[in-house]
Amino acid sequence: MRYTAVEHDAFAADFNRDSLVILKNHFPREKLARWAEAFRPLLRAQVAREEGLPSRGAQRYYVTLPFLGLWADPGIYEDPDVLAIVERVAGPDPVLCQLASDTPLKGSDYQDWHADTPPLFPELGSNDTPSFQLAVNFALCDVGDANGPFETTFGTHRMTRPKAMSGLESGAIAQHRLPMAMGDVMIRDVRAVHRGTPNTTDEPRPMVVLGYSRRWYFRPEVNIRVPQSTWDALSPRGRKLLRYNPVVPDEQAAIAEESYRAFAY
Ligand SMILES: O=C(O)CCC(=O)C(=O)O
Repeated sequence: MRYTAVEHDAFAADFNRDSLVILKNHFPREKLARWAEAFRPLLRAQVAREEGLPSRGAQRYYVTLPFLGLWADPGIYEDPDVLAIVERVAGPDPVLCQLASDTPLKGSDYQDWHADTPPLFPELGSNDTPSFQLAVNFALCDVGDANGPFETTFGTHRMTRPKAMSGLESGAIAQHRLPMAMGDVMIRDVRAVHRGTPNTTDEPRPMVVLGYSRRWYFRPEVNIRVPQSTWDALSPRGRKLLRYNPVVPDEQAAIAEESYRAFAY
């Protein structure tokens, strides 16, 4: 644990105000460099599978990571500082429901501004509830202006979409471009209005996404297929985090096709 309980409280307060916090230099770069190497063949396979029609916009690929080997790393998904902040903003006993990646390549474009989920109770005409779905993001390379930095807005996680969009249009709500070093970890409320930007370089820009849900929230569009041998080796904390995911025979761990296609609200 790098931070104290008082610091976790401060991160949680910033998160609740802004919609996100970034833990600088949090995950070891050497580990992420190994992930980057292991990611290359997965990306190649996904590009081939989607044959020029990627689901996230031009030259932008969503790839689920198999919960096996180096990807099933409790040093990442059980990180105590990340979980301490997740629990402060989304309540105790969160569920880990997603391990995947977003990768713009050269030729990618600005996405439309979007949130990743609709309000919890749209019929109220309000989005002003505590957080229920978080994304934990970290890149497998350094991200700067040239290779597709994430752009977002602060405070819009508790606003309706029309209010967020009119604020963006009038300039009352600022756009924040977030360069991230490899090793920085962003924890964000997926309701905040954000977008991917173009990667103008020849190198892919993979951004890992771990999804954590409030303990009663179920997202049918994603899951983690937990191979039986991985499940057998999980810590008690790991079993609790992964409790609503399917445990499958090892040979069925790979997914045949991405099913998470409706991603923008
Ligand atoms: O990869 C990014 O920078 C953002 C991607 C994104 O927001 C999405 O595809 O929903």
